[in-house]
Amino acid sequence: MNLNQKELDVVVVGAGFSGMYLLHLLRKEGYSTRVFEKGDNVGGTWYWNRYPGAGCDIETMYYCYTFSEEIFKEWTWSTSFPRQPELLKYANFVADKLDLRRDIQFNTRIVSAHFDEKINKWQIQTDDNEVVIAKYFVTALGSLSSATHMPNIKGLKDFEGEIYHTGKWPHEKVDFKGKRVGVIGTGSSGVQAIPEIAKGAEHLKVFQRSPQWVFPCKDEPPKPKEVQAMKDNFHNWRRRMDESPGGFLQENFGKPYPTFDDTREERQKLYEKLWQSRSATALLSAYTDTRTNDAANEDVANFIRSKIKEIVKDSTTAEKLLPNLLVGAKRPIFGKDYYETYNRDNVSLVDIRDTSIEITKQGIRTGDTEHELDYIVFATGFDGLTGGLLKIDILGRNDLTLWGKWDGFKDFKTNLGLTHSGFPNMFTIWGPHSTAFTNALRGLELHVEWTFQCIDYLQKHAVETIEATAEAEDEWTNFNDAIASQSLSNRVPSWYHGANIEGKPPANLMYFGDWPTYKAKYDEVASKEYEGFLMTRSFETKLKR
Ligand code: NA7
Repeated sequence: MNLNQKELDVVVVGAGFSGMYLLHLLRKEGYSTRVFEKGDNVGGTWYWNRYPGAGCDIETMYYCYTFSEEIFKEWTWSTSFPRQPELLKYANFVADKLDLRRDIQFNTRIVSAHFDEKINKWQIQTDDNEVVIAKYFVTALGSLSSATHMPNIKGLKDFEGEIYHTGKWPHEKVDFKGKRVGVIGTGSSGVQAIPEIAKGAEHLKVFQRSPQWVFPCKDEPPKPKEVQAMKDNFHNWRRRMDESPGGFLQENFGKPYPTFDDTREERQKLYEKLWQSRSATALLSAYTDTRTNDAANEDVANFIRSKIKEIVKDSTTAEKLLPNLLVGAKRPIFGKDYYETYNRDNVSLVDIRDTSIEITKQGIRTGDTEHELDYIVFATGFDGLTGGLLKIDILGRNDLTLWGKWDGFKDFKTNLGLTHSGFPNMFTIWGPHSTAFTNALRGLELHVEWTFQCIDYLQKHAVETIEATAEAEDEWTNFNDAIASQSLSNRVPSWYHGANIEGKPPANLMYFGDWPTYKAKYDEVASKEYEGFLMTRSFETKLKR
């Protein structure tokens, strides 16, 4: 494709795993497609999140593309939970293999996308003022990394040292040697970064607002026999992933009955075994009711609390690290030597739950205490799921904005998380209403394949526009909300509901159910030739093939 071409079949925003795969599918079928990417290379989440310790929290045997047997067989991960450099290398390997870069315009941000009702096409503008016209507008922004969250803490502009955000880490190595470092935030990013920063810094102070459950995971090189067996049985293995509750295969060491059917000794023995397993998140399925019965949940919570007290030598620090949360309500956090890091002489924990916090010229003031710092690292997360979308000036029919359509989140709706009534021929891959507890790569493959098949169907049937009906949106949103109301996650505010962003009205932005049900819904809509959508046809439309 010619990068100067101004009219295209499809414009895709973002060259992470979703955008890369969609480009491959569309181009293979002859659709003129250009991907616009803000960064200077592929990789999305793994391009931006370069902070020390960044890595995947799903075993990478499952966190990889499964659409191509050839790609799957050619790549072997070095360890069970690889870090960002290896994940980025994988993205680059796929981009090379499929020769994707020639259709990706790097260093280019999309600032606006307006649907032109006169021609039924999108007018898309870049930050270089280039305007491209496309029949289809697809966002592939990822659920998190496109909009980092920098909290508005008093005095932020006054700090004379250096400020970093884990989600926008510099490409050059940040040298912590001899530096006094403060980290704000103890979610997944903070928990991964803290042990690594502690190894280099003169002193590290962790500013913790809410302690969370951190599940140890073990890096182990994959067993060659297991890897070979997976490669030899690729199709069977992919099918089994699709039948599993989370889209990945995790050995289930839990018991097929409720918690209190076992004695206290039996429960402790099981919990200990799961804590020592490759991923202690296995504790979340210790018993059939661990995630549904409050007393069962508290039982496993007490076990983890006892582990924290056992590991962390200073009892005051250990107390501060004890969460008072339902286990498994927030996205589980994987840690490597997280609690152990607090035994280092150069690390201290500052509890900011009940203290005012302010940034000063020299560091951070909590209450009356001044903490002098050279660097402050914000591990404060993202304006997830909708933040990236709302940063683009998107106008649908009658100049409708997403913010307006959602009535400022008071009436948050999507159809399949992918389409939005009032916004014809627009697809939002892995955006709102994507799945909370599924292997993200398998999940985004589904969104990409569904979008591609839909576009291909429309082109082959001379359809000019497709748009979700308001009824279909209501149905999908009610379905998501009903599942959410049964979920532990609904009882604890988090980025899943936009609750981490000051001023963002909470809404249910996720699907909290299981993977096979989610996938079946998408398959059903496609098999019924896009039930729940309005289509307009133009008999003049020629297939661009
Ligand atoms: P998270 O999970 O949103 O964590 C953000 C952390 O930052 C969390 O500990 C927050 O405390 C803390 N935070 C946020 N704002 C503030 C302010 N103003 N003051 C102090 N502390 C603050 O983001 P991550 O990047 O760690 O992980 C996001 C996802 O990436 C994760 O779920 C995985 O899916 C991968 P809080 O808990 O709100 O009290």
